[in-house]
Amino acid sequence: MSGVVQRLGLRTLAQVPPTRRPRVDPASTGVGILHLGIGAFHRAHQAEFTEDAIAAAGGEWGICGVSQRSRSVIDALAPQDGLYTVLTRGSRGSTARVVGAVRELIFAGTDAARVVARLADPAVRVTTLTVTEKGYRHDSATGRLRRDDLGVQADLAGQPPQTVVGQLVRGLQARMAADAGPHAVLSCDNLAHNGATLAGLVRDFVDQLPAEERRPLGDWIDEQVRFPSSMVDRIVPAPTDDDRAEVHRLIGLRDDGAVATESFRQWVIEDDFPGGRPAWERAGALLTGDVTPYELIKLRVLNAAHSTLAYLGALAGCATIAEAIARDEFAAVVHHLWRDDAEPTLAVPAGFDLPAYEQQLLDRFADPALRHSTLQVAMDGSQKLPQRLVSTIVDARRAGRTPQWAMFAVAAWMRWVSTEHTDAGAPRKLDDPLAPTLQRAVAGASTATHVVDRLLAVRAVFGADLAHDDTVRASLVDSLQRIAADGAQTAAHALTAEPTERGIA
Ligand code: CS2
Repeated sequence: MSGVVQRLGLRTLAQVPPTRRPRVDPASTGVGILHLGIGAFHRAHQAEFTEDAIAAAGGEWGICGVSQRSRSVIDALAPQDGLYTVLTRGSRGSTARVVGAVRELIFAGTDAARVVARLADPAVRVTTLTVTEKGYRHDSATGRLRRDDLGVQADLAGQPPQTVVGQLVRGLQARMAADAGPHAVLSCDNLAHNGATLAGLVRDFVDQLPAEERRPLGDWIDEQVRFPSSMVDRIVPAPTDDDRAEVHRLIGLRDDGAVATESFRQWVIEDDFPGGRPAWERAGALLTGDVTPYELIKLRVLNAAHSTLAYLGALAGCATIAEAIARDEFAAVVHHLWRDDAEPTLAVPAGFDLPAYEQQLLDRFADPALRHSTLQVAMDGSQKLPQRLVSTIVDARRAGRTPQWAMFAVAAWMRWVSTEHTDAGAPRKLDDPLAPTLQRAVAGASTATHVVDRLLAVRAVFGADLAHDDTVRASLVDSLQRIAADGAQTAAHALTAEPTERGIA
């Protein structure tokens, strides 16, 4: 035996134990989907659902995956012919499954023209997106495309498109010219009304084009293109060397594209695909007329709790979400956040068991096998807070309530943004596309009141109204003072021990 470790790929696939091989024949699956943002989440979620749908009902729905900013995922997957393993961690150990649905790879950084060409291909009838919140280059308070964004400006000037919206518009323009037929663009990111939001951004971009291009393209998009919404759910931590080593043991081959995840997976999709779609319902997805209630539940319950645990946990020195939820004080904050603040703002679909969903979430958060880092979730807070926590606060205030738990969570974010150290004195790094703005805002702020006022004035996060709400300001100042003085855990303890005695009405 030679000591050379063999790598996963079409040539070596026969060496993988049969039950762990793809459920479709990768070599004979044609491309029907363009996917923008082929990170770990897509590989562990939509790609797996799509392979199951093809296995159940057929169809040429292989995926052409596009990496927007980093070559590394292409470098991992291209030598493996697009194959990679999903390692599912469960209470009874891990299972490995090689997925073969990704059939082509493009690095948009150097090959944007190929992305455009794929969108103009009649065989490609669906584009899906997981580009994270910041990939939309929008102002979350107004929902509009950020015209001050340099990437948007370059794309509007006709450079090979580097922004997601630029790629979509240039691709749809080429599709119109090629008369390649109708198309659906399906956002799979954690934004409220993600389909309508994306449709609005595409329209904003088209509106900036010269008149002779704007009119025909706008009309064609209105007639031929749909932007269904969807809610996606699966916890997928950034893959680690341990995950790759475990995959190596399970499939007998080296796999640089492996991803690890939980066994839970959910996908609710608005059923509006004029050019057809994979039979995702055969893979367990819910196809429905209205995704909104599911989106809002997911954002304001799951993601809101995640962000809350991330900031409180990271401040208190918890490396993972599992460590954070194991602290009674933080679990109690999450409990109140759900019951007192988020739930009254939600319209729960008939048959949806919210208490069971929440119980299941607590178990998912507590899963020690996942090692989901608080820093990963804490990243990009300026892009996440609006739909996770601020929207709950705005709705609650309109209804005359004081959502102190959601405000406590926002105060934890404010602490995270305004301190340079965790409670235990470790340096913290602010990883956020608005970091310069946020750091400028809090520079020299000497009191909690200053910090709160300056951050509340960042409209891209808080909109226009909250800064004028004295109850909101007072509650944030009080919480921020407590977190700064006593640390996140003691502050949470005090708040959860005496929630009614704080005198904030
Ligand atoms: C997390 C999400 O990183 C984050 O901000 O809240 O990625 C979360 O794990 C997924 O939405 C779960 O479906």
